[in-house]
Amino acid sequence: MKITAIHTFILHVPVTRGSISDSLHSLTHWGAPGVVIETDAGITGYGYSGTHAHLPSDRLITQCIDDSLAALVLGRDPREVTALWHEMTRFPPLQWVGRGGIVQLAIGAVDVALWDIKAKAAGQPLWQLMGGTARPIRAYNTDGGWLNWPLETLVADCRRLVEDEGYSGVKIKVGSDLLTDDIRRLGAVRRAIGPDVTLAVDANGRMDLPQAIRFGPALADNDVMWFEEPLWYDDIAGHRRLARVISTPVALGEQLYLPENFQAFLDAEAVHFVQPDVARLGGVTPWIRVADMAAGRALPVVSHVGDMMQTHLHTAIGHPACTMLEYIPWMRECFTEPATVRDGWFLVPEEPGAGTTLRPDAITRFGVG
Ligand code: 0YR
Ligand code: MG
Repeated sequence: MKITAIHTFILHVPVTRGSISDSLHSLTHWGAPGVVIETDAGITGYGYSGTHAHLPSDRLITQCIDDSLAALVLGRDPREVTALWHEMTRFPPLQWVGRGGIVQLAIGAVDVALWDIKAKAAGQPLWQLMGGTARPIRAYNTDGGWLNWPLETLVADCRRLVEDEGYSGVKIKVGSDLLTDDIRRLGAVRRAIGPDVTLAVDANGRMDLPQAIRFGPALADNDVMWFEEPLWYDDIAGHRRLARVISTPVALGEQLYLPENFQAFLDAEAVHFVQPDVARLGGVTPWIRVADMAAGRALPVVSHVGDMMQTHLHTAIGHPACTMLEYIPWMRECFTEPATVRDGWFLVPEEPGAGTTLRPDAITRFGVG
C-alpha cells in the first residue's frame, strides 16, 4: 500500500458551554488542524491536533505538514507507521527548528492518520489492533468545573453531572487569584457530590510551589484523587518537591511534547497520574511508549484528550495502564462515530480505524481558512 495524496484542514468548533476559562486560558472554540491521507488501496486516514483555535498558530501546524512532512511520507507504506514516526522526528532540518512544539503537533496529526489507515487496513478498531479487549472505560466529566463560573453555577453543574447524567467522577479547575476561593469552591463541590464520587482538581500550571503546598491540606480533606498541573509545565524539580510534601497524587502530561519529557518526570518521581495526549506528544506511537513507561512503574494513565477522546478512547481500551478517561464533548458533531458515554461509561467503538473519520460535512461546517 502506498500514500498517494495528503491534504490539510483546520476546524474551529464552538465549545458546548459558551465561553469557558481555566486559570490560564479562555476560549470559545476548539481547534483541530489536521490531515487527510489517501492511499492507492482506497483507504483514507484522518488525524488532527487539538488547539485553542487561534488561526495563525493552527496554520503553522498545517504548513509544517504541507511543506515538510508530506514529502517524507508521500509514496511510503502507511502501515510502517512506527518507522515513519522515527523518520519524522529525526528529519534533520525539522528537528533543528523544532524538537517539540509545532513540529511535534504536526507529526502527531500525521501519525494518528497513519494508525487510522493501519487499523482500517486490518479491518479493526485501533484498540483491537493494539491487542486490547472490548472493555468499558470509566468516564469522568471535564466539560464543567470552569473557573469563570460563580460558585453556585459550579456546584449546581457538578451535582447535575453526577445526579442527572450518571458520572462517577468530575474535575474542577483551580488556580484562582486567591487560594481561599479555590478552597471554598473545592469544599462546596465535595459536599454537593458526596463522598463516593471521584473528584480531581486542575490548576493548569498556574501555581507556585508555596501556594501549591498550602493547598495540600484542603486537597486531602476533600479526598481529591489528583492535583493536576499544579506548577509550570516543565518544572520537574518543583513537581518532585511538591509530590514529596503533599499526600494527594500529582497528575500531568498534557503539556509535555516528547516521550523523553515523561521519562524525566517519571525518573524524578514527580508524577503519579500520567496524562499523555496523542495530539501534543506526537501521536499514537509515542503515546504507547509513554503508557508502557507508566505501566512499568505501577502508575495509571489517564490521558488528556486534546483530540476530544476520538483516538484516546481506543488507546485507553487498548492499553492496560488506562483506568479512566476524561469526557469533554466539544467535537462530537465532526465524526462518523463520536465517543459516547452511557451511565458514566464509554461505549466501545466498533468502526475500524482510530476513531478520527470525519463526517462529510465537518469541513464545510467548521473549516476555516
Ligand atoms: C481549556 N484538561 C485541560 C482546556 C483542558 C483545558 O483551556 O484546554 O482546561 O485542556 O486542562 O485537563
Ligand atoms: Mg488539564
